[in-house]
Amino acid sequence: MPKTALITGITGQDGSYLAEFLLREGYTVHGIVRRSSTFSTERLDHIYQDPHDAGARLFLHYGDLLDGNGLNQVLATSDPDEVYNLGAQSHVRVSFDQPLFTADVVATGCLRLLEAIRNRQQASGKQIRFYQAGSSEMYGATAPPQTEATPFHPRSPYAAAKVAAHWYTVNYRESYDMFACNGILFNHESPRRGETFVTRKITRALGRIVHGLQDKLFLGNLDAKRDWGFAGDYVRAMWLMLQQDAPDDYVVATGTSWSVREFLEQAFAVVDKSWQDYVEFDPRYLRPAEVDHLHGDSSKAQQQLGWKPEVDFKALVAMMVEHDLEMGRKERILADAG
Ligand code: NDP
Ligand code: GDR
Repeated sequence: MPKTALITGITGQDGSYLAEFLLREGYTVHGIVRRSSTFSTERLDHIYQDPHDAGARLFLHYGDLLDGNGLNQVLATSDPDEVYNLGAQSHVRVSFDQPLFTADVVATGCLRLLEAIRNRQQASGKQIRFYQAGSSEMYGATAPPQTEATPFHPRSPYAAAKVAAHWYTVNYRESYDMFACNGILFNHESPRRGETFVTRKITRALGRIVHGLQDKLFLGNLDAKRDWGFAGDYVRAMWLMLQQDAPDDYVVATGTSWSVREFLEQAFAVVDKSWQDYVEFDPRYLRPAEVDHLHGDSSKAQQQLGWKPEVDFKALVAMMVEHDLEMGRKERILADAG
């Protein structure tokens, strides 16, 4: 029987890759979209299907993780076999400016969704498998390499909220026998990455620099190290977790780590430029508490899920630079045309 999935955060980077992946696997995909005065579905344009068309398998519903009643309704309408909770205020720096909002969406939002799923399962008698988008930020100050057994030490309101969501998910698994999994995903990037995360901020600026649209790039801490993978690889791991016989928690990472400075070097080398000629320091991009070094050990996911990353760091940087050079080229044409 073809399966049905419901995705929160479908308009985000991961939501768009996951929707694409699940459609390819034959799923019917429902997604929750926040109402806003402008369209937020740009990352889904290439897979959009008119719901009036016979055979349409992608359906979008207005909803919000802040609205428990709405979640109940979307669950009843979509009747999913699997729910992927990717919705979040996902920017670590912004979570220091909006800690209460971040906690409400990320922590209590997960709890609202778990409650809605529990109620739906009771009413329908049908099992719903649940994926929670956990983060390497939960490890925060704990020394690398980080595994499923590494203690959490969150360093931001975002990370603390993700820790709460992680334990809500474990608690619902243990209390109600729910098929609920935590993916503990390390940073993953792509040409669809939000433009204020450091990797995309760099490649986007580089594309504009090459086409004469910008001559400076302001950044914060260049010493932080991250385990950067490709988002397209990581959504496959989310799906694999929900296909197992029993629910569990898994680290998903490449097992390599690089500093922000090394990302800059790699990106600017693609166009044979020196980043030192363009990058300036701006303290506004520093965080009240920084996470210095994340480096994941995904042995468990590799052994039990048969998952491994296919795109390495160098290929990831090149992919993002190529994409943003093309964006810069198009922007230049528009600027020249007035
Ligand atoms: P994005 O920021 O690109 O996407 C976040 C999504 O959440 C968007 O669709 C956004 O909608 C939606 N959203 C925000 N607030 C709400 C709300 N109140 N109710 C419902 N939806 C909401 O994040 P990513 O795709 O990069 O990440 C996906 C998930 O994985 C997030 O939970 C993130 O915290 C987590 N994660 C990400 C990692 C990464 O490296 N990318 C690593 C580890 C975890 P809108 O478009 O309207 O803003
Ligand atoms: P992160 O990603 O905080 O790891 O969270 P981000 O790209 O924002 O920062 C990575 C590192 O770069 C340093 N940095 C800057 N960061 C930003 N955004 N802007 C800058 O100008 C800048 N200069 C230096 C940061 O200090 C940091 O050390 C991401 C998000 O996707 C989370 O949702 C996810 O959970 C984690 O990855 C895993």
